[in-house]
Amino acid sequence: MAALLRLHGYWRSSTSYRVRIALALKHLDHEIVPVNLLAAEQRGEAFRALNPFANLPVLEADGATRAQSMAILEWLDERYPERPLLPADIEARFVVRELAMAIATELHAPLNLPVLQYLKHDLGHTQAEVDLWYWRWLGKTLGGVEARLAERGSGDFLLDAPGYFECVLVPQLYNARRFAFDLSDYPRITRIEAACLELPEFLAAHPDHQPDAG
Ligand SMILES: N[C@@H](CCC(=O)N[C@@H](CS)C(=O)NCC(=O)O)C(=O)O
Repeated sequence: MAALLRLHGYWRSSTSYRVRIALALKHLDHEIVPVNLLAAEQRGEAFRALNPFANLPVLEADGATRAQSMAILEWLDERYPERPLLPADIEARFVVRELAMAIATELHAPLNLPVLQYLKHDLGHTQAEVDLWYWRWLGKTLGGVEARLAERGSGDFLLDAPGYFECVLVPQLYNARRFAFDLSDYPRITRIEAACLELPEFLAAHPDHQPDAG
């Protein structure tokens, strides 16, 4: 019986969605604590006491409050080695991390809500200009991911089963669709997304199925 895991997240937060998928793929029972990003609850004093980065997600586990979604994924895999997210082989692990990190480091940061709000409200850009910003960076990095998948001749998943890469890919595509990004140039990426979204673990983690979904 696993110890209690408590995930502080927001239904539409892609980083919270990453961790929800990981918990589901690893069949780990957990409690969800909704934090309302639109009400800026993550910047309040109570939340900052949990996470000095003042962002989501936070995983409470084994007496510690853990921030930074990629570090959480790695910790979960080390703490609960059954149903691994990362493959055992060092070269396969590199393939997975290369693509997951491209999305996590090149895409999430410039496309995160505070950055988009800064462009619009502080720098005075229109929504159309913000959309162009969003699409530009998304296209650049997804182009690299698609090219890598083509080199490998990937199928329904990057490797044989969904894991670390799919935990990161699927939430980013959920966001891309919210921003009406045209995904027609990325058939390998969208094939993986479609295969994942058929699985009960991904359905359970989907934003629409969260207790705070609005
Ligand atoms: N590098 C962090 C980024 C976390 C992050 O920016 N989360 C977003 C939600 S997807 C957030 O809390 N944004 C609100 C804010 O930064 O004020 C991670 O991977 O956990």
